[in-house]
Amino acid sequence: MTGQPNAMGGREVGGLANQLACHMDLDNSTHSDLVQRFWNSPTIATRPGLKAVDLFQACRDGRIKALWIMATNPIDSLPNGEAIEQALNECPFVVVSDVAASTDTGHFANVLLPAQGWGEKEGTVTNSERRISRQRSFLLSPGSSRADWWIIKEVAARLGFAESFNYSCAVDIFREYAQLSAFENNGTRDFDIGGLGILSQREYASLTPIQWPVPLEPAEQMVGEKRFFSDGQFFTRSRRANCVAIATPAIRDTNLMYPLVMNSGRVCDQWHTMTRTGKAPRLGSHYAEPFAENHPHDAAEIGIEPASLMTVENPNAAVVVRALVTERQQRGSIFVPMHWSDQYASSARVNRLVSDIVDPISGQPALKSESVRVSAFAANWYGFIVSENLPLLDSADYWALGVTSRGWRAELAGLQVPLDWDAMLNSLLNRASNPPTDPVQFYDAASGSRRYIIVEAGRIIAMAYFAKSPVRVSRQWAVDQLSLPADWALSVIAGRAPTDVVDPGATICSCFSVGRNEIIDAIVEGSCGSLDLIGQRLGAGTNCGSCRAEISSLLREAVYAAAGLTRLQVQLDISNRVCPEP
Ligand SMILES: Nc1nc2c(c(=O)[nH]1)N[C@H]1C(S)=C(S)[C@@H](COP(=O)(O)OP(=O)(O)OC[C@H]3O[C@@H](n4cnc5c(=O)[nH]c(N)nc54)[C@H](O)[C@@H]3O)O[C@H]1N2
Ligand SMILES: Nc1nc2c(c(=O)[nH]1)N[C@H]1C(S)=C(S)[C@@H](COP(=O)(O)OP(=O)(O)OC[C@H]3O[C@@H](n4cnc5c(=O)[nH]c(N)nc54)[C@H](O)[C@@H]3O)O[C@H]1N2
Ligand SMILES: [Mo]
Repeated sequence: MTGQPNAMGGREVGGLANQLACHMDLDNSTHSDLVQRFWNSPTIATRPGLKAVDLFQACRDGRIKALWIMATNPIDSLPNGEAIEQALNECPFVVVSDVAASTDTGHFANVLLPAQGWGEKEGTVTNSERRISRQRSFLLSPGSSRADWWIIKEVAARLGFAESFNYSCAVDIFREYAQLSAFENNGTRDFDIGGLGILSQREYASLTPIQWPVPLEPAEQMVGEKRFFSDGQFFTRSRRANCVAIATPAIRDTNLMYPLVMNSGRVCDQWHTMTRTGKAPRLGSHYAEPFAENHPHDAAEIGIEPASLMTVENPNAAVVVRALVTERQQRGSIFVPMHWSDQYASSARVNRLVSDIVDPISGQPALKSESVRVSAFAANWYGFIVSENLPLLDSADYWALGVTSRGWRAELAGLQVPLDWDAMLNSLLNRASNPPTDPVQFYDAASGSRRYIIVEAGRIIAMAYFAKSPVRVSRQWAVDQLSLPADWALSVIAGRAPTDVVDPGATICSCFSVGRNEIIDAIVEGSCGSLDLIGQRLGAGTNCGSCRAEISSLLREAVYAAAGLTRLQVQLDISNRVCPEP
């Protein structure tokens, strides 16, 4: 168990390899002694286990023969992705517990255990301000999925530890955990929720969010203590803060072959490896495919056109992503999101490029400073398809898949121009076995643009757009036309809304589904010159707020554009979404 799904589970419940439960230390004999006695266990670990990166090294070395991966997706999220694949191939027995049937890690499992997800089970969650909240199930759990604790308990029973894992519901576990936090504590350890160790099932069911510490007998200074350490006292042996002096490691390869620094991280719309957020059409409508942000000067120097495809490579691997050319990227660096897995793109797993150099103390890998070089991906054709049925994308050298409310969308590109476009179309749309229907077609020899609308039983069931350069189609508008009556097909061929129909453009504000064109209209025609005015008019940016930076940059660019600065006009078209609009 690693990562955000188990951040507090790791730190407080004891799921980390280098510490005991309830903030207790492995190298503190008082702590290990009391945990051992509390658990009435014949043994207790005396030294730290393997941290994530080392653990997979140990699999590769054959030191680990059985591995159970729960609530994390290491094939995508750990550095040196190829080595992680190798580790899981080498490991004789791999179990994966996940809420998603199909993940990049699950692919390597000998046994796949279906776990209940967040809204399907009972328990508690703790946030970073130490507030414990009850998690109540509000959805029926699908198929044979079970809570992770139940799965662990049942496996323990099969291994002969039924008595020690004798829990019948989540509250049994919570009470034990709360009691351990208080066991021989007497104010020596920060984490004390002994007051919750006596909750009845009914009290647990109606528990309202509560900030720890919650000792059984509240000491004066503990009551209502919202902020820790304000008295300069820490929960260390000396009561003083432990500062660790570090030497700056030489992470960057000075090799001029790989002159750019690759930074990686998140975009607001997706969560980590997208096993859940990838299923939400609205979240995918902002950035629908993997990309790299490049500074305009770097891109021009290297010959990377906005919205074209680019290869990012180093000796570890290569990935192909969309080029997003924007001044918000600093020169000499590129930024690639960590989200796109093999489930959603042909080759975009950023951690295949990242080396597994770790900090010697924390084990944290250097995920934000990989040395890479970039080049244009020599695509000979580009495509965009929308389809009610899951497309089959293998025949394209580059693809990125997304869900829409009525089906799927995909960006495509290929190195060789297909000999037979009809065959290509049928293979992409997985129509080989269907009786052929004549699509509504459009072909322009001069531009190489080919467009197909496929109609069945009077409805548009798929559309495909191909061209020699990145396809100029209003993506969100096209997506919204799927399943509409066939008499609409001619307009859909155009790939953009008729002039009397509003085209919202790519979604900028996911919370209120506000598109880029709507925001530009509000700025230019509605005289909304500030974030606040745009918020009042459209709602955009007024909920989670994570699109406010992007709205601000639209505001700035609109001002320049109004002043007739054409370079910025181009920026206005390109920089805020990955693919161009007509
Ligand atoms: N290059 C690069 N790599 C990074 C980072 C970066 O910035 N750059 N960030 C790093 C950081 S900070 C983190 S936290 C990690 C995150 O990396 P991961 O933890 O690997 O990412 P998630 O996608 O959150 O994986 C959680 C998995 O658990 C499943 N899951 C969800 N709920 C449950 C449940 O209740 N039970 C079970 N059994 N499974 C469940 C999900 O479907 C998913 O497959 O990535 C790290 N990797
Ligand atoms: N939407 C969404 N929210 C999330 C998550 C998610 O997956 N999706 N994941 C959650 C998790 S587990 C975590 S850990 C957090 C992570 O939250 P953050 O740490 O805020 O997110 P990151 O995108 O990883 O990148 C952090 C920023 O650090 C910058 N940076 C990189 N190198 C350096 C450097 O050397 N110095 C400085 N000063 N800055 C640098 C990057 O450019 C980036 O802007 O987000 C949490 N929230
Ligand atoms: Mo994280």
